[in-house]
Amino acid sequence: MDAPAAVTRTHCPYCALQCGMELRVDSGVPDGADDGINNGTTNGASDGAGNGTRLRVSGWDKFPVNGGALCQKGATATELLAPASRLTSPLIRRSRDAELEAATWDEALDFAAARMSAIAAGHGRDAVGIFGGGGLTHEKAYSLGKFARVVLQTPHIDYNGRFCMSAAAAASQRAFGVDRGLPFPLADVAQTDVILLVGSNLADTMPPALRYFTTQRENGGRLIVVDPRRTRTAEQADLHLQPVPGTDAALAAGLLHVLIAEHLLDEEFIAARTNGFEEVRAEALRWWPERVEAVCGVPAGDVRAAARLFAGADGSGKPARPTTGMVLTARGTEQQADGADAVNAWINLTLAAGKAGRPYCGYGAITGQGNGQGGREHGQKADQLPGYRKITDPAAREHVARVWGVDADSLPGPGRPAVELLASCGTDIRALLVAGSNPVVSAPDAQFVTSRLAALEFLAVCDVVMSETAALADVVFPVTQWAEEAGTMTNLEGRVLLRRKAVDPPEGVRSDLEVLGGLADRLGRPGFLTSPPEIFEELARASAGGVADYSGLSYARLDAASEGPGLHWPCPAPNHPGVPRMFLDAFGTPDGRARFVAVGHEPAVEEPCAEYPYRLTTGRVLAQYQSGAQTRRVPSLNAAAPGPYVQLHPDLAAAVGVSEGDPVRVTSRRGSAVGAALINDLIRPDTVFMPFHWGGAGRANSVTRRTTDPVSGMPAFKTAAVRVEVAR
Ligand SMILES: Nc1nc2c(c(=O)[nH]1)N[C@H]1C(S)=C(S)[C@@H](COP(=O)(O)OP(=O)(O)OC[C@H]3O[C@@H](n4cnc5c(=O)[nH]c(N)nc54)[C@H](O)[C@@H]3O)O[C@H]1N2
Ligand SMILES: Nc1nc2c(c(=O)[nH]1)N[C@H]1C(S)=C(S)[C@@H](COP(=O)(O)OP(=O)(O)OC[C@H]3O[C@@H](n4cnc5c(=O)[nH]c(N)nc54)[C@H](O)[C@@H]3O)O[C@H]1N2
Ligand SMILES: [Mo]
Repeated sequence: MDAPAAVTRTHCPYCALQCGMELRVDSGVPDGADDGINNGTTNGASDGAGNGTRLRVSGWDKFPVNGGALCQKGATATELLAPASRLTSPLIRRSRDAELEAATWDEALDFAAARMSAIAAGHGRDAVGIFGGGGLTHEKAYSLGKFARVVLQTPHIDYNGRFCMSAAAAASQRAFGVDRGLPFPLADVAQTDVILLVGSNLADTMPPALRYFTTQRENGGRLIVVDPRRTRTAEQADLHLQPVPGTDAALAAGLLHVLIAEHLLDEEFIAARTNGFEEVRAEALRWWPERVEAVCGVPAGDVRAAARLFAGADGSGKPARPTTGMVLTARGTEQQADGADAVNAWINLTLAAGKAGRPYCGYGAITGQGNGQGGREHGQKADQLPGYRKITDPAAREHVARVWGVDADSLPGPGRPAVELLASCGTDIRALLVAGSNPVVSAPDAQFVTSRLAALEFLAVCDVVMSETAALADVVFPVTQWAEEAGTMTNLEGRVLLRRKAVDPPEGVRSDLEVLGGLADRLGRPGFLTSPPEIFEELARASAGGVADYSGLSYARLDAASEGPGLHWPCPAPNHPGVPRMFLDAFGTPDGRARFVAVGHEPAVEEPCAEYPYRLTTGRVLAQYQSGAQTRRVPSLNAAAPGPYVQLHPDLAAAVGVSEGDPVRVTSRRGSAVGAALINDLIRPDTVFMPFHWGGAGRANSVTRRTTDPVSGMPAFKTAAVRVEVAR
């Protein structure tokens, strides 16, 4: 029998659910002693995590969000702790055409610091930038922001969260004065009468969350899904609307039109709790269902049915039943050239129906990355200081500068959003440090982005694996990841979590925090904090008084709260219980009222034409994660999702002469990508879909465009005009 294994309760390295998991370290178990259980996985004995240990993962039953459930990615996550798939030595490229070669930590840190200071001295501090990630812990994201402002003294820091939920964040701020992805616990979903789920395929992207939607329907609730594809999520719906990609704002206005025309507005709520409806009403009157059908391709009858269902009406002309309802959005509606406006159009609908500001009601955005929520709160964003404060706000600058022990005047102003930051690499930005992102695969118009990274004078990358972006770097720092370090995260519900360390990292690997500390020492700012609890304590103080106030939180409190209802920010005092449900009494605006935002319907900017007659939309598959840097290194995930594909309708396949499995080339004005044909009628005939998880010839982002939403900086990942043909 195995000796009793030590158990560590921690959280998954992947998405924003942050499923609780238990890791058991079994020492000295012989290789191949796997129990064959699907939810358990093992590392190879001698090349396993740390010092010849094996790690077994299972769901953590008492953590409420996933209640013990894990998806295939989470269940295999420990495979990536093995040194065999890892970077375990710093690497240096000593001259432009040299290969990367192993170096000591001192050499790599000396080299990087010398290059960064030479570039800052020669071209100004603004010539150095940072690109971070929404998967990083609070301690890392906060430290990157502080490092940029205090050590490098550059305004140029932004991160991949700009690609993720930024449009919904901007829309929520406009409407509610606060952006907390879900302003209620995920479990509330199960108690809600009607849910409108827009541009989310959570059956594949957050499988353990699906159970709340299943329970909702078992409780008699109804689900409406809006997606151009009939996904596994759309299969669950009572009503599925399949719009032309990029037309969500018009569709939302159409639903609102029906509420107005059929007297289904909640006039009392509008009068008591909101501002600005009149302008929105005038705009919605221009979107009668038949016009919506012409623009969005959704039958007018379905537009009416969806609006009635959402309002709690049966179409008989009788007043609506008093029902609860939620609108939830994800990347389908947000990653658009009008992403923020489209989200505000959905929020307008939510407010007009009175489905906000009370229990089991509200608008929520389904955050994506592990710390997607927290990663946008504490200063990793170009325009932001910790506590979700504006870097342009003099009071915020004073407060944070005091915590950092610097003069407020020394803090730079706002930098550029991610797409602009990457585009200015090789011109005014000459050195870049990347941590927690793989933009060579995941950034829009990736060919262009790759050329900008190649034009830098100096690129440093911190990663756990040799990503496509790390392969371009002049210095690569091999870093620790989730189970190898302590850290905190905030999940999609604003629940702040403690990730506990389960194993020692492989030899030769250091934390991102130690990389920043080592660079700070060499750049003349010794004493940069590297211990996660100390950094969290400072972050909590820096956030005090901000919108995302963490000042009442500590490692000890988070540790103690980990199996209960949890601690949701804001939490401004050590005895404050946190706020699981926001907006019950007042919204986060100065007058406490929610704001209707008048938005038009902007067409997709790049409309199909004779040369590029179809639309491409992009997204995810269950068994791969993001740029694939992690999941493409796990054999069982590759077996489940082996490579890029192009999903197309049988009519479109026939029109372009493509058969199942053929290599299909999808070409836009930027470039092309090839994937195997997957032909089915689950997608609109005018639209093709590609997942974006692969680099090389199958890279969907060779085709996507750099156009961004002017409000949020979100790229339009989900619509491009393309040509489709068999690849010869
Ligand atoms: N397996 C897996 N899970 C993940 C991730 C992963 O990479 N893999 N990534 C995580 C992250 S960071 C994120 S952000 C989330 C993303 O989670 P989701 O938003 O659920 O994922 P996507 O597949 O990008 O997009 C969702 C759906 O939007 C639809 N869509 C496309 N165009 C439109 C449109 O114009 N309007 C509407 N209404 N819908 C449209 C697509 O068909 C797709 O089914 O997933 C998280 N979870
Ligand atoms: N076409 C298209 N493109 C998209 C999207 C889409 O829907 N369509 N979605 C966009 C969205 S929502 C997102 S979130 C982005 C994500 O795209 P990326 O920003 O590329 O995200 P990941 O692939 O998760 O990259 C994270 C990197 O960090 C590394 N890493 C993991 N843990 C750590 C750590 O602790 N420290 C450090 N330094 N590194 C670590 C991983 O190995 C990996 O290389 O992609 C965007 N791109
Ligand atoms: Mo994301």
